[in-house]
Amino acid sequence: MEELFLSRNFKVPNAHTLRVYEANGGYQAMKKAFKMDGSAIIDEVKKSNLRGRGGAGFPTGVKWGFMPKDSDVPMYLTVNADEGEPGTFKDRYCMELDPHRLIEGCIITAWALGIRYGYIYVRGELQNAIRTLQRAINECYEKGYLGENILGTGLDFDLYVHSSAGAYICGEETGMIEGLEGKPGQPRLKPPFPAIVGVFGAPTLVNNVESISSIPFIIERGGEWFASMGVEKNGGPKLYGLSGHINKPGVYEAPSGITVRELLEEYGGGMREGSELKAFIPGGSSCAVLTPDALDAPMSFEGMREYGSTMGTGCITFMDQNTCMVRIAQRLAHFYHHESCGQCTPCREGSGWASKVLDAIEAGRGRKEDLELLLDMVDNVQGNTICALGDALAIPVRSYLQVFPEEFEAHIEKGCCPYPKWGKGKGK
Ligand code: L3W
Ligand code: SF4
Repeated sequence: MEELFLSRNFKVPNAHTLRVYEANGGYQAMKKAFKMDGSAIIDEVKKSNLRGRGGAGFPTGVKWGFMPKDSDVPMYLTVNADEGEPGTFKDRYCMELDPHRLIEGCIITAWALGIRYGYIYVRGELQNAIRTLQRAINECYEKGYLGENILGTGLDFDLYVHSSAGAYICGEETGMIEGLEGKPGQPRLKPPFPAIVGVFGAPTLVNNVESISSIPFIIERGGEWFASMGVEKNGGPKLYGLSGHINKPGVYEAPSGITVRELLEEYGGGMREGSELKAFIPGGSSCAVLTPDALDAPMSFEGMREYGSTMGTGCITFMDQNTCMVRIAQRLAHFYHHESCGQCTPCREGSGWASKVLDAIEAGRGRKEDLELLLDMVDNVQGNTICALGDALAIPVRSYLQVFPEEFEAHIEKGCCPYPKWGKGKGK
């Protein structure tokens, strides 16, 4: 992309300070927004086709429209910065390298919707992001950009950084809300959605870091411009995190709807020498795995669905010919079992059983009937749980079984993992 937006400050020295951020045009969008009506701002966000950048891709403008117009109680903004999806690492760049853009987005959001308090709920491991955000917030209070009667507009808005305790499930929006209330991060049944009953029972907007960091650009250049930087129903420049067996792993900015092939070849520098692409996960470990014949899939929610997966967070993991797909499925099942909060029987027990069966197959102790058993187990988990973690276990495990059945069969027939690098079993 010729002109950068979300990542334009990533390489600017000291862009995390208010001085440098403002010297590069920062907080102009906020000042422009203060001259606009809240409803006009919501219209621009609707026109922009911004889709939630946390993985679900819910239209941001529609979500904003769910917030009550006249609430009897103070409303909340919660920025979900509990970035914990395996393979996803883009939001930490926004927080560590360009924190003021996120804060500017929060202030515009508060103005548009009449929100009184904001929390940025940051994954506990990201201490650098927490410190950087707190320093940036302190600067804003000193400058009068946060607090009471901001710049004489009548807007009262306080913003806090809150550290999570480092559990994946606290990134599920209602788990996060429980966490903010000081309780264990156990998801709530929805509905009611947070826009109606959220933090402390009050209407609460939950948006991802990258989503809110996009808001200043939508105000600066307009919703239609943002939509034009993408494809139908998927607007805007987007951050893509590329990782795995590629030459140049990292976070790159590109338009929505770019193909996986373009991202791999033009941004990620192609596969490493000696590596041939075997499979990729398009948007975090909860997505179905895809093979090289899906390289021309566009990074849009509708486009990726046609290939049988989802765009998720837009952070792609590329895997080469030496990657054991049983081992990947086993690692994921371990992860989701470990992170299950334990409230729902299908998720708690299903993830544990799937993990044990995959352990056995990977170690060469699997039985032929285990493949049917695994599929049956994940079918019983998906759609039968309070939150999306159950699906996040079921969807990838099923996809590895369906896309690479021969690898599972080879483990069972040979009685060991055929991949020497990771193989532990020596045979039955
Ligand atoms: C009001 C309605 N609000 C939906 C809101 C809802 C939420 C948003 C999307 O899961 C996915 C998950 C991961 N009135 C509403 C409404 N909303 N209908 O819209 O909701 P939903 O349920 O589709 O998704 P979710 O529960 O937010 C997120 C997938 O993303 N993922 C990434 C996960 C990443 C992390 C991380 O890094 N921490 O967890 C990757 O694929 O599997 O399916 O706000 O309230 N009628
Ligand atoms: Fe907890 Fe799993 Fe149920 Fe989600 S699906 S509420 S993580 S037990």
